[in-house]
Amino acid sequence: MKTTRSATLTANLRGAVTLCSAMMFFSAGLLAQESTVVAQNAWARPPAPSRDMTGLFLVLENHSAQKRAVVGGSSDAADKVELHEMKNEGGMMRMSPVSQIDVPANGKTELKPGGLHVMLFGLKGKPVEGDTFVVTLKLDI
Ligand SMILES: [Cu+2]
Repeated sequence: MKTTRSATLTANLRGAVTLCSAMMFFSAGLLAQESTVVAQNAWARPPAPSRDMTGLFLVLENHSAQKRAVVGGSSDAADKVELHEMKNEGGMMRMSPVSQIDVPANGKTELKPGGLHVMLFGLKGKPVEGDTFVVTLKLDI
């Protein structure tokens, strides 16, 4: 019989001093229960004035000899968290949900604008530059 375990990663995103008022930058401490996967350099853009969604970008590092994947997420700061990718479809960049984001053994996966990202929908309040929020990412272990 196959046993499935789950682990939760919690990212504490802290506002950092920035000269660019158009973007929010965060430093991230992301801790896994088994500390095999860590996240670095997490940041997000403040949502557009009429929007309640934003993308979260970070680097996932896998310090284990086994392939890992992020399979979902949640946050008290948003109604819904999805894993997304950007794709060029007929000259238009469109984003679509993906079921998981792989992190190779002893490797890393970069989530960045124009590529993979974590999408936050239904943001509570109006986050601004320097704000802090916590996102929990779920691993496939
Ligand atoms: Cu997206």
